[in-house]
Amino acid sequence: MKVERDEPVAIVLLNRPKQLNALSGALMDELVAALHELDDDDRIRCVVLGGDERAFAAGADVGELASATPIELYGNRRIDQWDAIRTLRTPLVAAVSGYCLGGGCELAMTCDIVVASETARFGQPEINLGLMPGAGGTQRLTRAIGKAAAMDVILTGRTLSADEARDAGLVSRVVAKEAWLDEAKRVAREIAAKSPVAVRLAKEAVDKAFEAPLQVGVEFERRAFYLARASDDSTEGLTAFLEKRKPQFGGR
Ligand code: CO8
Repeated sequence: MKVERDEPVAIVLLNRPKQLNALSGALMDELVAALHELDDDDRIRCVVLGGDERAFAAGADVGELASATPIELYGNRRIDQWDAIRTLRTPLVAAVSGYCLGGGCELAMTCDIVVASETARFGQPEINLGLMPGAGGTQRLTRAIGKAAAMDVILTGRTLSADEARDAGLVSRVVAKEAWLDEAKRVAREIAAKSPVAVRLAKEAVDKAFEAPLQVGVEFERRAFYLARASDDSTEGLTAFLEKRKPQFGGR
């Protein structure tokens, strides 16, 4: 795995190109540790997570899945690594080029924004292995693209092109194949220039929409709004607007 710091943004790239970035236990351990370290660093305000041009990630490591017993899989808590990524406060932008399958698609869905190259292919092909998604795919894909499309993808194992994924709601931007990483970095820099307090609260509030009934989410949003207004950054943002100048957000 490669971690590059270009403050206030960090870029984390999966680096098992010969295995199409298959997510071995070791790679997931490394990834989660790196993401938590970046999350604890106030100088980093947004993280880009990518693979390489050929693959974001072609899924969990099939060799490891085949050799572990179900009880070992349960005991080594491998799947919990995907959940650990959801607890991060720093926004994550997935930069997806090429294959984004199985656990790879589930990893992209734990990110906050997905930027896709026109070459990207999204899918949950576990059904072809006599399996089913196990790291959130049946839940997050269904919430992202709806029941009919999720059933189609998960039960047939077919993949979605980048345009199909954008039209279905899984991806927010599709870019030319050479721009997959640059566009994600550009989006990350744009987010990193905002108030980090407001960004984190807004991210938490949007996530609530996936987890709570509407009224609970709306109430959460209201409290988060008051909290955002309590920040120095909101005073700076409102004042700068009235004074017709650019705001300087200090993260307080
Ligand atoms: N795991 C391990 N190795 C892989 C994986 C993978 N998921 N995907 C590709 N590779 C390896 C291939 O074995 C091959 O290695 P080698 O050169 O040594 O033979 C190399 O990467 C290149 O792959 P291909 O030669 O197959 O390349 P193609 O361009 O012909 O095909 C595909 C690309 C279509 C992506 C094909 O490789 C493929 O179908 N891969 C498997 C995709 C898949 O089924 N993914 C789902 C895996 S299961 C899963 O993700 C469950 C997650 C649940 C959580 C589990 C927590 C432990």
